[in-house]
Amino acid sequence: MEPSVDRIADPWGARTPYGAGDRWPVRVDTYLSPGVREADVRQWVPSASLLHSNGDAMDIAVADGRVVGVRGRATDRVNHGRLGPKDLFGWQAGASADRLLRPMIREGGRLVECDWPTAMGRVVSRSQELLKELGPGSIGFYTSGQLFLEEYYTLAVIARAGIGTNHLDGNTRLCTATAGESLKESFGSDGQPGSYTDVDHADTLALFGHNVAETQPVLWMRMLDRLEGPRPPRLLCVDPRPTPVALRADVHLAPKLGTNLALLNALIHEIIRRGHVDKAYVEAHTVGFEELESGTASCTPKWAASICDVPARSIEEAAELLGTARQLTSTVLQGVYQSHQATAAAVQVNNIHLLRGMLGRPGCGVLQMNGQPTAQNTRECGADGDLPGFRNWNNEDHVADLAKVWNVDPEDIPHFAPPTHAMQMFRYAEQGSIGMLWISGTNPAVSLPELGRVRAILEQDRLFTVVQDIFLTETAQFADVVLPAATWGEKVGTFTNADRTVHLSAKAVEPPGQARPDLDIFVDYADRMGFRDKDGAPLVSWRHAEEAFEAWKRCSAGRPCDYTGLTYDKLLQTGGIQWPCTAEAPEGTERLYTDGFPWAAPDECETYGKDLLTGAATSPTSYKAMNPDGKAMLKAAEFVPPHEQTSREYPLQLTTGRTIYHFHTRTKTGRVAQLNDAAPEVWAEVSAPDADRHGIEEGDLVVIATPRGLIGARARISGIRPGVVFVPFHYGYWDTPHGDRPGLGEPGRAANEGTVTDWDPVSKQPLFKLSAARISSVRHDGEPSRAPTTGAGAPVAAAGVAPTAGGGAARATQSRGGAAEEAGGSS
Ligand SMILES: Nc1nc2c(c(=O)[nH]1)N[C@H]1C(S)=C(S)[C@@H](COP(=O)(O)OP(=O)(O)OC[C@H]3O[C@@H](n4cnc5c(=O)[nH]c(N)nc54)[C@H](O)[C@@H]3O)O[C@H]1N2
Ligand SMILES: Nc1nc2c(c(=O)[nH]1)N[C@H]1C(S)=C(S)[C@@H](COP(=O)(O)OP(=O)(O)OC[C@H]3O[C@@H](n4cnc5c(=O)[nH]c(N)nc54)[C@H](O)[C@@H]3O)O[C@H]1N2
Ligand SMILES: [Mo]
Repeated sequence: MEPSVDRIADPWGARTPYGAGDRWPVRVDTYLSPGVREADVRQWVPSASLLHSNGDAMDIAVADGRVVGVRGRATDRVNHGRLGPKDLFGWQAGASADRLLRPMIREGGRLVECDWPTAMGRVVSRSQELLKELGPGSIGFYTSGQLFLEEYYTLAVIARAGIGTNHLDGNTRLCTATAGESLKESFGSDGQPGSYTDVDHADTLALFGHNVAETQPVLWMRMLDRLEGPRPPRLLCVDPRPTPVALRADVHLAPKLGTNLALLNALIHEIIRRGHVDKAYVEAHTVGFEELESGTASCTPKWAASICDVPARSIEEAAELLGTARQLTSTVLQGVYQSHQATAAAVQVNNIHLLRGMLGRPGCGVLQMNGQPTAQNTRECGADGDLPGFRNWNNEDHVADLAKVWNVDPEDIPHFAPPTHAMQMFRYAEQGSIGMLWISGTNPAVSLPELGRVRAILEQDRLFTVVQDIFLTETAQFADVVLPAATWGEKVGTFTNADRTVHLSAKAVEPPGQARPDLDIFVDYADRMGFRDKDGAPLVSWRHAEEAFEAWKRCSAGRPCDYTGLTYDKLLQTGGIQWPCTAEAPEGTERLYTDGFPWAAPDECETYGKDLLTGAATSPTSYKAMNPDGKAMLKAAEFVPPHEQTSREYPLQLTTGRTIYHFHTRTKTGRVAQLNDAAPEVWAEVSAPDADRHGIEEGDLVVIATPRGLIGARARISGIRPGVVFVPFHYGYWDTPHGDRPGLGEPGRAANEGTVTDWDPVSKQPLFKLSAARISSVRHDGEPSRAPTTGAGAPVAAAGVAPTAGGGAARATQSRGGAAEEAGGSS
């Protein structure tokens, strides 16, 4: 293979094909700052990528006390040395000149710098006032999927047992709430059944609303290497855009937005009708088959074709692919999760695997994907709307068990109602019952739906807002107190990827200025608040990350996400290890559910489940009656159309999402030249027929209007499904010339100016992928859009559009592992 390539122009690098059941070959990707050679590197510090959920293992190159590059780790089970473009270049943001260096407080309407005791003093005195005047329910914590396990666990202890509030959730609500919820609904508990190694074995890959090529590029490299090797798998893609996955697919279905469930019901109908059900497996391991069969009896391909607007013939082909697979690996992500009926649809993918008996053996895995790098830990540690260790808030024994771990009274852990979800927390802040909101590691002023409303909530005087970040983000500008955090490479911690692989991320350099690790900030708060357990000892007894990890291990003991067999030393020596990792399984566990569904038992399950249509909770008694022996649950759900329908006024459907070069609200990738130059400004993907109809040419400045707001962007005429417009959600306004939010009636750059305040009734995940919209051209200047040409937004007519490239600055080396290849490591 070529020794070095422009990884902006060629995001996936060279192919290393392999066949079914073989070991994925090693390819080590390295990028070092200009002028730095490997011989100059003083230290290689172990870590993994914090810019997506794949967990690409890498070593951070350090010289002269600075990070000077990264190298993929050849021996790690996740990536076998490979890195994606954001992995290679994204770290440079850490050294940005505009990092937050000191805490800030609001004085006379303006944010001014101060010292730590002053800033923390304000947070503590406000907390104490609110506790005294209004009680624990007046304080809310909104955290992230990008901190470390140790930090979430500490925050969960503080919020649930220290303050005693039910209002703690993560931005994981926007991200992987449906992943967690669909696993709970089908298998009784969160926990990814499959493994990335299933890709090595599968004869069929099915991707539902998942543009893996751009969002977990290293996982796509693994799939591409299988596709180009001997006996390649067949590929099914369900996505309204011509993503790189769709272009490689044997069957590509591009449904109308908001119709995933109709399509999936038809696939299940066909699988049953054609006799592709593994009856012995269904009999032995599941409940609910009759309900699923009758629930999908009328869902013929013809019926779905009229709803989804895809040919019935293609649905039959997809069903044939799924029905004849011998080793099926499926993935599901935001095209399903950020829609109405999200959980109901995600559960149908689990159903397909259960019907076909395809779980718990090589090549047979469901990946209800995560998005953020540490979202799995937010969920495990109970920093989302669940209790730590996947405990059931509605099961007194689970609460008592948790209380024992924390040495508090069970009544001190709020469990009178389900933990509050993020959208509801913002509603409480809007209404005034939440008086303090502590936001850590997330930028809701860009990432929540309906930004006009979000800004109005955050700017209220009566709401005291703490923002803990590494930059002065759009959200930080609304804060009363800003706390400067240390980030990846500047602090120690562990995190877990989408296939349960735990990595340790070590400290490579000192944080800038007075920035402190998030863990230190939370511990400092716990100390100042004087939180105690029931014997008067400090509730948070740990100081350092490793101690926090040991505390978490005790909390995870005996739970599905059991970490008791892991130590920092072991993670340093071995690299990634999959939980559960225990004395009985010291090497970790590759696949769950190899032999039944133990966590679905009524005494064990994380939830008693919900009605998939309404979200209404199932009672413990009904759960016991429905699933007395703890089997996997086949659950049917009837398709209902989305609330927001297209109309004469809003004839198009707006969906939103990602490009390979940017991460979320761009606080990191927008500060990195290679990545930002590849996608410097917002765009809108429009189909050629829609462009014709609305008089739009490539590059025209267009305005997209929804019932909530206006988005301004340059048009990219792409192969997107007619009737659908796509806008990436990465572009806020911190780096606009006036650095300010859009004025009244002025279009903004953020996709969320137009999205709707609405959520899936089961997972409470917002509907970022489903709004009604109209589009009009406001200016034609002959300039093409600068949307990337490498991904789903490639232009239909290449003439006049420069191909996306990074030039010399984006060249990274790729080498065969050599010695590392021989040394092996677990596959
Ligand atoms: N480069 C990059 N990688 C990332 C991130 C990033 O910001 N940038 N973020 C990380 C995070 S947090 C997440 S959650 C993941 C998200 O990863 P993905 O889910 O892969 O990314 P999205 O672009 O949000 O959406 C995926 C696809 O859903 C399709 N889609 C839209 N509407 C529908 C629909 O109604 N039905 C179906 N079937 N498909 C639809 C879109 O066309 C899009 O191609 O990526 C992670 N990785
Ligand atoms: N329209 C639309 N909206 C979406 C989506 C979509 O597809 N479409 N996707 C949704 C999804 S899946 C997600 S995950 C969210 C993401 O939305 P956000 O979480 O708001 O996005 P980020 O930009 O990643 O915000 C993370 C913040 O943490 C800061 N940060 C980074 N490292 C650290 C650290 O170590 N410590 C601290 N304290 N702060 C740190 C960053 O500077 C940044 O401000 O957006 C959601 N919103
Ligand atoms: Mo996400």
